[in-house]
Amino acid sequence: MADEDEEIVLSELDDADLVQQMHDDLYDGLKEEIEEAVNILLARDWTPYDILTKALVEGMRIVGIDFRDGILFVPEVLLSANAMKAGMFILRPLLVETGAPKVGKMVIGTVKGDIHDIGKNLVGMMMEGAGFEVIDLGINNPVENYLDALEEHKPEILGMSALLTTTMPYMKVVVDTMKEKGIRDDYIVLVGGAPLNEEFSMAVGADAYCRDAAVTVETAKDLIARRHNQLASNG
Ligand code: B1M
Repeated sequence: MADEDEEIVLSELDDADLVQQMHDDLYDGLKEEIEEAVNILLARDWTPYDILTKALVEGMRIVGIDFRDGILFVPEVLLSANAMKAGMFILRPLLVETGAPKVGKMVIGTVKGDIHDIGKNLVGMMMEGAGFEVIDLGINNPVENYLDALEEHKPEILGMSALLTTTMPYMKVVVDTMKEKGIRDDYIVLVGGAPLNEEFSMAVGADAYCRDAAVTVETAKDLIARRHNQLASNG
């Protein structure tokens, strides 16, 4: 019979077992264990990016599969999300820490009707780490929120996130409203979220679809450089 008192000591696990255990702990929504494990991996000289992608994002991917298949339900997934956020909270200052001069500004928010924010937060963190100033509008944003933020902060980039097939069409509402107001071309519009793809991003009139946070950083840098070159050759 298994000894019920037998506790797993995270610090005694090797890296591979610890990462596996983190996937299990994320699945079980064990916030403190996730925090402890993130700190252990940092002490073992793992990069914040590797901890984020290999332990946390991969763990959340597994949660997503069982959520889809009806094995996990909303309350359980909320606990997983909280544990994930606790891990991200530790990593955030390390990812964001950069002496680099600001390379641009981005306003980002999850669209109206949608409360998923882990992916958006991650994108914000990686963009900050790459030297962008990020204005995060949070979740459930109607078009007015985006427009107000564009006017107030004058960013180069507008980023929108949607995780639901029912909310992703709202991105077109935002882009169409920008067109009506004659301001669409003043901004680079980037969109992302698990159900999106390149074709969808073109259909809603965005400049690019960003598969993940790393791609968002590359795309943002690339499109800003192109814009600068264009302005230089026009002027
Ligand atoms: Co929700 N949920 N959820 N959920 N949830 C999904 C999205 C779902 C695919 C699960 C499933 O069935 N397999 C499914 C959507 C199905 C569909 O639309 N076809 C779903 C559903 C159905 C729902 C509810 C309707 C469930 C219900 O109530 N019955 C409900 C909706 C609530 C609402 O929004 N109105 C709901 C609720 C929730 C929770 C609250 C429990 C929780 C969210 C907690 C939170 O975010 N604070 C939750 C979660 C956690 C998920 C899953 C499991 C994980 C999402 C996540 O955080 N992934 C998700 C399953 C899945 O996606 N496979 C699921 C990790 C994150 C790092 O990845 O968000 O993809 P992701 O972000 C990536 C990229 O997409 C990209 O970069 C990020 C980092 O690399 N990216 C961008 C994202 N946004 C970007 C913006 C950019 C650029 C790149 O701008 C430039």
